[in-house]
Amino acid sequence: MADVLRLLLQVAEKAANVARVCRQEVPLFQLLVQEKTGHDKNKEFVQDFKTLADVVIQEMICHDVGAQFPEMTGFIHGEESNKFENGLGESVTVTVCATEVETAALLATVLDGDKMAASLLARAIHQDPATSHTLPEDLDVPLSPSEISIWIDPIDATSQYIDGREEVLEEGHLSPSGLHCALVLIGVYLRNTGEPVMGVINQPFNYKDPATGCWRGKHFWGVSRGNVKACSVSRPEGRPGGSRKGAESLSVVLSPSEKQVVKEALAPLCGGLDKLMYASGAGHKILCVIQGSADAYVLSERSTFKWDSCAPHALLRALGGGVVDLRECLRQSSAGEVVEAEITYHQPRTESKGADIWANQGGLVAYLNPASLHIVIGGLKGKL
Ligand code: 2IP
Ligand code: CA
Repeated sequence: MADVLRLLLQVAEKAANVARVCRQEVPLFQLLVQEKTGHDKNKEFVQDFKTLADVVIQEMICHDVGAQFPEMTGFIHGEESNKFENGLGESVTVTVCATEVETAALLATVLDGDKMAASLLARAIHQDPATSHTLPEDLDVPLSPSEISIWIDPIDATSQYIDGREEVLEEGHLSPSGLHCALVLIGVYLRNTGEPVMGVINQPFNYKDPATGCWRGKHFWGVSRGNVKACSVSRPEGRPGGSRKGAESLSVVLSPSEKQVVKEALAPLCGGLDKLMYASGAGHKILCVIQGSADAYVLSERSTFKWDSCAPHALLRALGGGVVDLRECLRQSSAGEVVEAEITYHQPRTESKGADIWANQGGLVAYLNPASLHIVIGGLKGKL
């Protein structure tokens, strides 16, 4: 199964390349940042270019994975639906065709005949970028393609991707917003239990070369299956009490829109309200925990989905951490039960509608060290 991981790293790099091309090529960039106002808004062009780019990336991943592992066809899911309606009110199913020319022709039908944009996008989809990932030679992943399913988030933190603010990243330091928050997330889980077992994260905008002005990406991967645990990120050094080495209190990252009651409950654990950290992107916040720039990511709302958390969750499990359902943990803790509520990925909430079917309903806590989770749950108990 190291072959599946290799392929996912490759398709994630291809996806990152499409994301970069959409910002680099002027005709695509103009479509990406266009505000739908006035006349444009009235056109029967239901979805926008940003969604089209996401759909195309998702379809490309489905296509490439299904071609190499036919057992996985039908078990690859993502945030987007590939049904589009064009300016003439026609319904078009966006797929990756056998050739670049055919894909360009199909894309032109949803881009209101914009052939230039359609062929630039098709070229990026059909291009195989040079890949630079190496996996440990002895990496053995005890999984078979017929027992796994995939969640894809083609671009997480789309608002940061569109805004496009450039930041210079420092290792171990959390940068709250900017292009680096946009991530390609591919998570693998077991079909029968929903346990996340493999994850690939690609950060398309990790470093901008000052000489060329071109962006370089960075990738991260992790595998967690039984006793086999491997991750491209090494575990930060010992953290007594669950906090970062040398730090006296816990460091927690939150969504900028987190509730006041949650902030007030966590503040004493973190050394004050002003010590709480905020960052954009659900995947990016879990990556901050993976990389050790935060001890935990706490979210009280049901505003993340299976495709946001599956991939980074697998990396955290590979490192000995996890992602749990916050409300379920609080219930267990109040009932005096063992706190054990790792999020799973296989069961839809049939009582919900639309994307909510796949929401992480009870909010979440992402942690590297179980001690951090217990401190967070202790602090929030009886407060939500
Ligand atoms: C979003 C994105 C947002 C996040 C939200 C996700 O995914 O990661 O940034 O909100 O939960 O669903 P916040 O930044 O407040 O945590 P997408 O960009 O793919 O819609
Ligand atoms: Ca997302």
